[in-house]
Amino acid sequence: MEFEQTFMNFLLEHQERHKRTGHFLVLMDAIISAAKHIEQYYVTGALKGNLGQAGKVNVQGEDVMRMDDMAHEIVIHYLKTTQRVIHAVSEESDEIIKLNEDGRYFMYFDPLDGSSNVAHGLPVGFLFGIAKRNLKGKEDFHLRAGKEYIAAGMFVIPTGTMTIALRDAGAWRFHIDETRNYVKPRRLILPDTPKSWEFSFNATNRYTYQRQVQDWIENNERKYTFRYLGALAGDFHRILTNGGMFMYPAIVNHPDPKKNRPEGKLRLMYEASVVAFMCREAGGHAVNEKGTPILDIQPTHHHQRTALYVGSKQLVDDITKILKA
Ligand code: AFP
Repeated sequence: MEFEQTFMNFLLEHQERHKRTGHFLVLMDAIISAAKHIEQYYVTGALKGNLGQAGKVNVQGEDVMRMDDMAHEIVIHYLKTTQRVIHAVSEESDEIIKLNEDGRYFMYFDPLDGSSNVAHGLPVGFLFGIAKRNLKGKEDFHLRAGKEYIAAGMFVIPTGTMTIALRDAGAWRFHIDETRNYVKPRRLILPDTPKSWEFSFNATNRYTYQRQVQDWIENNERKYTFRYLGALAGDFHRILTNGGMFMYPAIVNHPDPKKNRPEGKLRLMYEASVVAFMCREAGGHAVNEKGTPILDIQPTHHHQRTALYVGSKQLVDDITKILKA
C-alpha cells in the first residue's frame, strides 16, 4: 500500500527547513478546516434546500442563509480560534474585521467566489492571501500589496483540490484523499510551450474593451483553446496547469455608459493579488489595465477593484506592450 505525503507534513518540513515558527501552521490548519466545512455545506446544501437566497425559508421552515454569508461566517469562526489573525478582509463584509490585536497575520479572502455557479452546484472558489504584521515596530497598515503576501491559495469547491503558493517556495497543488486530508503535493510550473495554452475571459464583454485589447484578441484568439467557467478559481486552476491567460479587462465601451467599469471588476486584495501571487510562484505574471504588475499595486481601499491579465509570462508580456502603448 502506498501512502502520500499530507499537506501538514509538507508544511511542517517547509517550516523546519526555513527555520520558521509554528504559527503559520496553526493558521493553515484553520483555513483547511474552514474549506472542508464550506465544501460540506456546499455538497449537502442543495439536498437540504439550503442554497437559496437570503430571506427565503427552506423545506424545514428554517431561514435560509445565502451560501456566501454562510461561508464567510465559517471562515471567521476558524480564524478567530487561531488567535493568530489581527485583521481580516472578506468580500462579504464592508468593514475590516478586527480579530486579535496581538495576532501575527492579516488575511484577505473571498469565501465563496463565483456565486452565480451556486444555483447549479458548479465549482466556486475560496481564495485567500496572507500577509505578516510588522514584527519590528508598531503595526501601521493592513493594506498590503500582493508582493508583501507570504502565502496565497485557493480551494476549488467542491472538487477537493487546493493550490497554495508560499513566498519563494513555489506553487503546489494538493488533492483530498479518502481520509479527508490534502495529499500528494505537485509543484506547478507553467508550461512554456503554447501547445496546451488556454484563453479565458467573458466573451460577451469583448466589444466593451478598449480598442487595442479587442484587436489583440482578434489577432490571437484562434491560437488557443477557449474556456470560461465564470468562477476565477476554476478558470485560473486550468491556466496554472495548462498555461495561457485569464483576463478580466476594464470595460470602457459599453453601449450603456453606466455599465462601464474602467477600474475593472475583480477585487485586488482577495482575487487579483491572490492569483497573481500563485502565478508568479509558478513562473507566470499578472498585470492591470496599465500594464502595471498586479503584485506592485499598493491598495488604497480593502475592496479596491482592478482589471486583470494573468498567466504565462510570454502572453502577459505580449499584451502588456499594447496596454502600455
Ligand atoms: P461572483 O462571485 O459575483 O459571481 O463573481 C465572480 C467573479 O468575481 C470571478 O470569480 C469571475 O472570474 C468573474 O467574477 C466572472 O464575472 P462575469 O460573470 O462578469 O464573467
